[in-house]
Amino acid sequence: MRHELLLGDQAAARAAIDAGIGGAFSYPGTPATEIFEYIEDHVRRVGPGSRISAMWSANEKVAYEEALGMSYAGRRALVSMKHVGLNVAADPFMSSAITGVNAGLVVIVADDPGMHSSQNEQDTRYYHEFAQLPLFEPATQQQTYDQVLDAFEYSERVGLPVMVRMVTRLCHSRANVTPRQERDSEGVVGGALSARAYPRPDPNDWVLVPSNARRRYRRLLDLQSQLVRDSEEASENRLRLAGARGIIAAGIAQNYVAEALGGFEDDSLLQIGRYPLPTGMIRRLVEHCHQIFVFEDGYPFIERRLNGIMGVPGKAIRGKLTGDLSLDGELTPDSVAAALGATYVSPALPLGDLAARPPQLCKGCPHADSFRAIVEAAAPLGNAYMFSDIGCYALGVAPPFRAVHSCVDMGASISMAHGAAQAGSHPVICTIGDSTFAHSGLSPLVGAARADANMTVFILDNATVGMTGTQESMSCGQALIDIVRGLGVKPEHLHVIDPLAKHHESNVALIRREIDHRGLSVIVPRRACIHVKRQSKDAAPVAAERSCAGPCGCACNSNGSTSHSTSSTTPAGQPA
Ligand SMILES: Cc1ncc(C[n+]2csc(CCOP(=O)(O)OP(=O)(O)O)c2C)c(N)n1
Ligand code: SF4
Repeated sequence: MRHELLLGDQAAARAAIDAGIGGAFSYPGTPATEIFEYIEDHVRRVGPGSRISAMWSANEKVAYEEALGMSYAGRRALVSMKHVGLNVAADPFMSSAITGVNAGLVVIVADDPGMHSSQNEQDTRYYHEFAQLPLFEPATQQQTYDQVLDAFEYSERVGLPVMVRMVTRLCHSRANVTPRQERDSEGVVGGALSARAYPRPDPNDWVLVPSNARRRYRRLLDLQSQLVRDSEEASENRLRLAGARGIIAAGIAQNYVAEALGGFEDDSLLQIGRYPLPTGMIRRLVEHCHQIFVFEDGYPFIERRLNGIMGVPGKAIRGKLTGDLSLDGELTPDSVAAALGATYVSPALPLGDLAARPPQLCKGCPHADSFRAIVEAAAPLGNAYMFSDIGCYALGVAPPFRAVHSCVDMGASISMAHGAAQAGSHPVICTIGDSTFAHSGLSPLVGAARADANMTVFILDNATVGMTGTQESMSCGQALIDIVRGLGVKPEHLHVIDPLAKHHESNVALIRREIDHRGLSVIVPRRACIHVKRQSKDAAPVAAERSCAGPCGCACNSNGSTSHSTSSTTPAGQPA
């Protein structure tokens, strides 16, 4: 079997293809985007004969439900998202732990410790515990491939969705992976699987009215001891008892420990790659050692469990809670070595010598002309509230615009503006991108239209999901206008403008008129992102091979390289 050089994301995708999935479901979000893009590209290459469906979903909740529906219907399904996407999908996710699944359902969630491209660094392992579902946490690209493949089998064995947690460094770095199937083996395992019967379970299992939900929840609780037993026996969790100093290393932290200690094997070591935590192994390690260091990227999830409220008498548990490691940001070989008192010479480049490059909108970006017009129109009216959202346009926070006063979560601009309008504020302005609008902006606009809220909404239609690398947007062009009208916005207060310098004066005049209108107005500045324009000029490139479509303009492959992808194909330092 030949090696393939794959990103962590691609290794996960390749495993899902080899597992014979019927579909991949996702909404773009760094650092998970390339998982779906690899499968999308595979489907494109296979052509109409492909047995995999791969279409972006409107948001993560929709993606999750589509995947769950496919699993109920007897085909394996993959759903992938960035960490905050699971907040959006949390409702079906939590309930699916109770309904269970039919064909295997694997949920890959990519965390972003250090917030390279995110608004927070929440740790997905808490969701595993919250939903009481099994979770795999690979350390390498090969483990990612193997664990995703195994996760499908395990999902079917226990009848539950199985989670896989990845982190940015793993998603966006490459290593050789040996797949278990020949390249493009779509259907090899899948063919066998479709021969495997997925008899339709009792539909009552899926109907969570209280009488069924109580019964199904009991089943989930009863399964917990088996999940722990499976974790104890799983090859992903490994215990080596040696010296009196103990180390627990979870997921990618295993690499940092290995690098920091350089093959030094006198310590006792517990490698964690699968949850629920193998409590028996942990007990054996703690009994054997006086001092236990815990290394985990993200929150002190394991460390907290070890300590409980009272700590472990006679043992020193050290990690993030004791200040040996920072509570925020990523682990690094340096920080791990420092905590262990090891000598480690970092091969890192002296990046401190580089000048800071604050993120900014690309030259020629349509959002810049939109903000120029909005700011000028609002200026004479005093201190406007300008709610905004997540996308390239969040860069309107910087000078010279300073036109973004909030960026909280996808779709929040419209609801927050409505709240401010209800507080009696004026002018209230909000800016939201076309994809973010499809993701979570529709429902709040229904409420605002119904109330004829005194606010002006700008839906910035640049014909793409710019921030995450120019994926297809679900609501742009005429479709966007039809949707907005359908939601109840009055046609006389719905306008499309062309955000170009030559239309600046007329745009300012129209915007001022609509801000003065005491009721809801929606204005759609419509002009394509310059990278979409460039792509259509260059004719449809194959996703995996095109050069960077992002605003950074670097020469990387758009499916990512470590250096590029930590800032994604997006303006660096922005939620993506
Ligand atoms: C819940 C969630 N899902 C996904 C993302 C990643 N993300 C950030 S902005 C964005 C969409 C941006 O597209 P659009 O609103 O059209 O604005 P543009 O970047 O094109 O200006 C996405 C998918 C996120 N931050 N949060
Ligand atoms: S990628 Fe497109 S939308 Fe984003 S800043 Fe650049 S030109 Fe603007």
